[in-house]
Amino acid sequence: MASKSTSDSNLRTVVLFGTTGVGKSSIINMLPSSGVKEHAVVENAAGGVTKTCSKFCKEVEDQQYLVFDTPGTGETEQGNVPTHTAIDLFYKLLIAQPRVDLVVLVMRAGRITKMEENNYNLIKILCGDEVPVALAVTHLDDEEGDINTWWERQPAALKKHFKFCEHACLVGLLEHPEYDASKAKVEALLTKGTADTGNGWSVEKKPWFGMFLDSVKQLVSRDQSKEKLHAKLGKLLDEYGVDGKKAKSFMKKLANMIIKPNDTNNPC
Ligand SMILES: Nc1nc2c(ncn2[C@@H]2O[C@H](COP(=O)(O)OP(=O)(O)O)[C@@H](O)[C@H]2O)c(=O)[nH]1
Ligand SMILES: [Mg+2]
Repeated sequence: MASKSTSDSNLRTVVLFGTTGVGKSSIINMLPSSGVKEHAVVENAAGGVTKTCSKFCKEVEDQQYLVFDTPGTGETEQGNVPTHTAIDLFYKLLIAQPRVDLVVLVMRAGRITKMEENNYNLIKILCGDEVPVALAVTHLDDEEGDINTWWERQPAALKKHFKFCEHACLVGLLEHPEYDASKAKVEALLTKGTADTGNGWSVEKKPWFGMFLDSVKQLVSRDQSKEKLHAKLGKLLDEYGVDGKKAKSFMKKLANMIIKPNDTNNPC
């Protein structure tokens, strides 16, 4: 759930979220900076990866934006930022903002997996239906035909689950001929996606969510079967006072995301 923000600032807040390597930081770098130009760390051969939430001041058509880059989900326990840590950082970022106007879910074309669905579900669990969610699809460099219709051309079963206020189909590679057009599309995504948000939204603090993630962190570091882990997490949610129906749906939607991705039973 989220409630209307009482923020009197005209500064709009946009948060990017998605799996590691989909192109979140590259999208941030497409947007014109207001003030000092800073670059988001883009993953490279040397292993550059976004490890914390970073804030960037951007400006599009005289509108100022605070745009947040976040660590990606999908990394294992041994990775730079394990998934439960990425979720924890995302949640803390959302609740710390006086207003959130738009969450942009970034996906990579051709690699839409269970993880992308989990990311979408997580945004909905944390923000409720109030905060608008936009889609940015990257890695459309080799797409034949009109890249702008990529999302419309996806199977109905895939699109059924996701409800986006806006979407943009992009190429985030600097040297690619589609790069300039993609920049314009990212700007339009922010402008249109935040056009009707008023003062934005305050994301509700869920007292059980932080404790749940702390417990997950302890549990996943031990070698446990998925069933055992599910049972323990279910019990925890019960102890935290999350009602049965909500806990069940929460477990179904989120637990796969934080269980070790190399677990063979994990559909991610
Ligand atoms: N081919 C291709 N590479 C991209 C595209 N967007 C980003 N990349 C590359 O994908 C890698 C991961 O990008 P990055 O922005 O760091 O992803 P993040 O982990 O989501 O922040 C980098 O090497 C980028 O240069 C794209 O549209 N096409
Ligand atoms: Mg990054």
